[in-house]
Amino acid sequence: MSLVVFPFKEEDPEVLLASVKVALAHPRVKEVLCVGASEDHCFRAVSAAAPELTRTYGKPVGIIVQERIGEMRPGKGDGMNTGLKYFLEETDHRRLHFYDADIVSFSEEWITKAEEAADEGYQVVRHYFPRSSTDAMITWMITRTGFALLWPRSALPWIEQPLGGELLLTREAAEKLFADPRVRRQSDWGIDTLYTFAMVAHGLSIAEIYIDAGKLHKLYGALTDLKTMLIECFSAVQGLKGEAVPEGTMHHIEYPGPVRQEMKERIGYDFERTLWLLRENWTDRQVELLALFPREVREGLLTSRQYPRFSFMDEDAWAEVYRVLLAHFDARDADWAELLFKLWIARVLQYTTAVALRGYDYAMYHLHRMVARYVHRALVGA
Ligand SMILES: Nc1nc2c(ncn2[C@@H]2O[C@H](COP(=O)(O)OP(=O)(O)O)[C@@H](O)[C@H]2O)c(=O)[nH]1
Ligand SMILES: [Mg+2]
Repeated sequence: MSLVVFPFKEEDPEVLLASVKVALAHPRVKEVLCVGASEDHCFRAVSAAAPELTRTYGKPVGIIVQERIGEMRPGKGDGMNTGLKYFLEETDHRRLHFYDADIVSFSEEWITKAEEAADEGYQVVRHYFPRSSTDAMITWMITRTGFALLWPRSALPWIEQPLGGELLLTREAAEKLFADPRVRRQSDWGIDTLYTFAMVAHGLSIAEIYIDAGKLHKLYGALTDLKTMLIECFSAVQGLKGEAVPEGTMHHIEYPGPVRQEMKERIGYDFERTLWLLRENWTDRQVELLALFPREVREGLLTSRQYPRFSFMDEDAWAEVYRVLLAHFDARDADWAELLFKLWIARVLQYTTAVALRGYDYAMYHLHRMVARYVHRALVGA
């Protein structure tokens, strides 16, 4: 009845194979497909193991290299879209699940809960997880902020983890997504934004299910590792800014459970290493571009060349910055990319010291309220 797809790039094959086995053991799963970015070491290891797994479980385990489907940097988007295309063109399964390949906490429950929500009639099911208050800084500051400012009446701002790669699509949902040229084009990290956007834009019904065990996966150190992801995720939102999205689509969010102390205490990134990023890689052109931004932002960031400053980048300043970025940002321009990175770093540092420091519950409540305030600002002005 269902196909499970794992897009992967240079992952630990042991982690991926463990998840593949979990999927194969599930009664609802009839086939598993791993879509690699290239024939890397992980690809070779999974290829070697696949025939034996197919025999043991009596279900096909495929492994393919992603096709070139999109127009941006060839990345996760081509991987997911290759899985989507395979599902539609090579199988007649009713449902498609996507899961990241680096998850060490994957279990049967993830598949079961998604299937149960689909049984209830939802066309899309999205998994969401407890996250630390300093994790998900692209999600909060880029994606949810952008969704709130641009489509305040839609379901988009309220989607818990719009960049999550764990989801179920019914066949009709998969057809809608793959038929949308905006989705097919997005070959890079922007794919999660586009899938989320397209679900709402096409009026699909969405259930968000809560996975209490959490998504334990590879983490980043300094925020530098996230630079490409940041730029591609912002560009994805920016590229959609003129698009229309319906209001009042069906969207249900399962109420989250209590968050474990360990998660509440987790620190999402290396604060000290990140501070330095504000001082690095300045060019004259970046200084010029700062003229487009409000005075406090311009002056604050310029001071950061000598000494890290970020307290100016509060929620309101960020809304103004975001609007300037929507109007002027150019992802092909390295100085714009670096400037976006620094502005976002300042935002993350400000949030960390002014909000996250006050404690987990305060921070998570604040972030949700922040989205609501951005929605309000977009609807009634502020
Ligand atoms: N097929 C494919 N998968 C990719 C590519 N880039 C990343 N992935 C996979 O996409 C998933 C999410 O990537 P990850 O680095 O864990 O991102 P994060 O969880 O958002 O930090 C993982 O399974 C990656 O292996 C790519 O270029 N092609
Ligand atoms: Mg990951």
